[in-house]
Amino acid sequence: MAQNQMKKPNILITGTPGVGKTTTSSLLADATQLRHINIGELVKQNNLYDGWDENFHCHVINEDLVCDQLEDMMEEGGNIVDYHGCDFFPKRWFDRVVVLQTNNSVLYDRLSNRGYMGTKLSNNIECEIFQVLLEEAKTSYPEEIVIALQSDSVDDISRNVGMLTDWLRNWQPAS
Ligand code: DAT
Repeated sequence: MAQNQMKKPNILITGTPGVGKTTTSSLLADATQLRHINIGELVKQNNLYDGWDENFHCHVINEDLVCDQLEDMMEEGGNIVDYHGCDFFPKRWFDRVVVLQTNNSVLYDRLSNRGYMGTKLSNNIECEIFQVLLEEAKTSYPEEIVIALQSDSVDDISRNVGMLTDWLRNWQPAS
């Protein structure tokens, strides 16, 4: 295949709400010209949910509809998928799975600033303490494609975006 026809990789950026997935994905998309797909926005724009969860104050997404909606774009390659879950996407879609992690007290402040409180706030902090997303990523994808990156500070964001940009530039599809 000619160089310019090479399929670009797909990256999944995951982690607890508030760790910096959207900020990191958006900067990475600017740096690489890859397509940033924010699953929360995609669900809202295309009504890909089954209802509203009163306990967690969030939409219950329909995972099958989300995967159907994404299939063609993922097949094409060159996507940065941003979501706080990762176990329902087909394993074959991703070349890299990045789990962002944040210090608990930093995350507490970010989520409080976002208006989270009560159970929603404490559940998300527990999710981060118990590394739920890292475990989910490790059980859902091959170990060698999963990386955990710290996302406490603005410097961390710059370093993570720089590192992922380098990885994308050097990426070669498996023959
Ligand atoms: P997510 O998409 O994981 O929910 P976000 O990108 O929306 O997170 O970020 C939540 C808030 O925290 C937003 O105001 C930006 C800020 N933030 C995220 N990562 C950060 C970091 N590493 N350093 C400083 N601020 C950060």
